[in-house]
Amino acid sequence: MRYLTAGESHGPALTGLVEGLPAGVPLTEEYINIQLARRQGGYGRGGRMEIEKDRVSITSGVRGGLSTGGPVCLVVENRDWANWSEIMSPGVDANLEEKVVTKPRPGHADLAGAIKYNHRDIRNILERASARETAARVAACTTGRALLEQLGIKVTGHVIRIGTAAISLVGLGPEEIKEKSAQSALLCADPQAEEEMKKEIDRAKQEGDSLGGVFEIVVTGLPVGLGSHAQYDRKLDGRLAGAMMSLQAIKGVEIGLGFKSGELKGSQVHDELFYDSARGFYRETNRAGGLEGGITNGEPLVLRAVMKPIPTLYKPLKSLDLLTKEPYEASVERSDVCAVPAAAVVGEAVVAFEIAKAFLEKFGGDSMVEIRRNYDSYMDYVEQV
Ligand code: EPS
Repeated sequence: MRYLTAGESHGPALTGLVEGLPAGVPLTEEYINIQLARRQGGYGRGGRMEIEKDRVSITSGVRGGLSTGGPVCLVVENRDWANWSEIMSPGVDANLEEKVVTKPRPGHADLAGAIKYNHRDIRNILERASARETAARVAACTTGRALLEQLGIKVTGHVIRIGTAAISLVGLGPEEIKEKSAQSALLCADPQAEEEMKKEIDRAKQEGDSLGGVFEIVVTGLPVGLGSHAQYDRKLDGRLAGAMMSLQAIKGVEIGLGFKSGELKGSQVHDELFYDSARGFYRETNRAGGLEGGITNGEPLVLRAVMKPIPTLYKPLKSLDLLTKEPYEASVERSDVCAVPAAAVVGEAVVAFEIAKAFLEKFGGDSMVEIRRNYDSYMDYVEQV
């Protein structure tokens, strides 16, 4: 299973194309729209989210609420297109003068992209580099979530830090995290930390600045044995980190104890093994975050990603003009102050897709009936180990 996206931030639409989704996965526009709406939320979002009300159209690969096995094409129209149709027109009559961007924003794809692709108008880069693309990613990857849901695998994301404000709750289970964070404008399970985060966002906004943060993704219901130790590109931790790092503004990913492992001794890092006849093999801790040797070990998967502050600042940083090389302040495009909650929703989606892919590699089949048969037979074997 794989996916591609297409579309510009102010083009007519964003498109996701999913290839290899097996037949018989329940999938509806409403199901995907729930995730698209979650992606649009969050305290600290900019004006664009007031214009858009992202809704998907499924234009292929699903019939009567079930996937057919054919490619699934997903289209999310941009309402803002009405304001940009002349500027973004693919035709030779496009108005290419009105919204020219020549002052790159430090930290964005602007300068490197313009040099690489030989553009004199940075708009040709920023339109595609924009995190608006993640609307298509959420639409496409939610097909993977739909597949996992059939198998009792759940993916939950929540925000654990924005700027210097971080949650202090420990030991919450995934269900509690989901319930509490769903009530929060910042997808944060700790109401006290949420207040602090909001204050930080307000301050950054006043100062014309932006803020990043950290989100965590927890996956439950996984069997032991997804991914493989045998080859670098089959290791599931590598694939998950790659998927997360491919999201706009993500600068680091950790699994389980992550970077903290570097400070601790082996005895404080590794999860000891136990067995009892009712539970089978088990661990009393999950410091590995559900992955050992690139293979799921049956414990919940725990990943965290850090998002840098958005590069568009209303109080712009020093830059220069691409054409004249004169020093100028970077150009200001409309933007969000903070989009970490949205990134957490996108993170859930891409993690779900990667796991669905690994699931199909192990239990592969062309229909849900076949996959379930393969899965049940493997789980019977695991129980007898
Ligand atoms: C976004 C849409 C964009 C930005 C934001 C995310 O729309 P516009 O540029 O029209 O405001 O608000 O993207 C960025 C900040 C960025 O730097 O890429 C969205 O739909 O999430």
